[in-house]
Amino acid sequence: MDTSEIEKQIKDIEDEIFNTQKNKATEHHIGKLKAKIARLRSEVEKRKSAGGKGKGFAIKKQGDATVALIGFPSIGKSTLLNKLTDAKSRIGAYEFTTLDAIPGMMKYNGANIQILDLPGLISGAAEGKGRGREVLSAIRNVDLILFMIDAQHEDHLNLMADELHKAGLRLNQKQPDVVVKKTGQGGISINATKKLTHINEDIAKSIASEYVINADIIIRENITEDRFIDAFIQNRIYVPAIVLINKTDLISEKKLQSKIKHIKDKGWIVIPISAKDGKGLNKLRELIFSELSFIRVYMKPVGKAADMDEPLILRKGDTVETVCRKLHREFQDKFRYATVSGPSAKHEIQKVGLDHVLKDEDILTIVITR
Ligand SMILES: Nc1nc2c(ncn2[C@@H]2O[C@H](COP(=O)(O)OP(=O)(O)OP(=O)(O)O)[C@@H](O)[C@H]2O)c(=O)[nH]1
Ligand SMILES: [Mg+2]
Repeated sequence: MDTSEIEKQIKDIEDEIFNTQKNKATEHHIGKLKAKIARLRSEVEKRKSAGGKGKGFAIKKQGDATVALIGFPSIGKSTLLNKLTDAKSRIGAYEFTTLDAIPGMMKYNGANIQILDLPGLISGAAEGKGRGREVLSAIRNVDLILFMIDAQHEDHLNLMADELHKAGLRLNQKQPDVVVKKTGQGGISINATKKLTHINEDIAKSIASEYVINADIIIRENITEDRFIDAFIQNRIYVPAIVLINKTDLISEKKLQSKIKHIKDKGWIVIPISAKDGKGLNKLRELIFSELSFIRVYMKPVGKAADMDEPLILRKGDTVETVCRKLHREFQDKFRYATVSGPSAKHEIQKVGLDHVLKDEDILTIVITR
């Protein structure tokens, strides 16, 4: 089947869902159809990205973390990048001024934070409109997304969130807590360790049957249908995002406050700014820093005192291996063991391996073969 046939199939199933009465008797069937759509979409995604090799932006990740600026054309992304970093991205009063990914570096609290200015996103981006596919693929390996909307166009938020969702990005969500253990026989068994109030085991089974034939599945959260489907799809990306309301100089304080409240009520973290006037930028820097959950690790060379002045900036969840990669190839290739003292150590000085997860203010020594 070629891609357009799959797309046609997706459309047919979508129509079927649309035309099916939603009630207890059909929820089963609808769950299965949704799972099928998700499977077909990820197939299309896979083929398109395989076909489009080399077409993406050539951006080298640099610094301690990478943050992407995303938003509709002409809302002020480049203006903001130029204010926050040393970059000079072209600014224009017309749409699609930026046609490439422009990186800039923001220094804050000792951390180097790379910020990517990207071409404006438009509705239909997930299907490839504009430079949609490239933009969406560029943000697949960033650490934080800054979602920029125009104070006068709050509706952009849902439209953009929709595009990102279609492209497989899941904002401000944890990975679904589901364990799928494939087995050789016996069909599908579902076990839930939490009470399920959104789906029942039958629906779960029929969704799962789209992806596996024999498997023991353990569901460890009160999962929704959509998240359960996501659990079976490999290319989902879970990334934090915050909303920036820009051009606040153009609306009244009262209107702004009601917009902020409205967006907050939907569960977003939101910050009002004026990129042009530089308003709110200090708070924004602070917020970016805290959202990236940095940790500081002090390096102690073998037989010497630890360098307590210049910590290595890492991120929550980073391991000894991350440190080795950051420092020098040699540390990875010739790694013997490491010792750590501080918050992540079980005793005063703990001997650890590459997979040891570090904590803020750890002191680390890496021992390599000579
Ligand atoms: N009033 C006001 N205008 C702004 C603000 N920020 C940016 N602008 C203006 O909005 C227009 C577009 O700005 P850009 O920074 O080029 O927007 P962009 O999002 O990078 O646009 P594309 O690259 O086309 O996607 C320019 O005329 C800016 O001067 C702001 O905070 N307030
Ligand atoms: Mg721009």
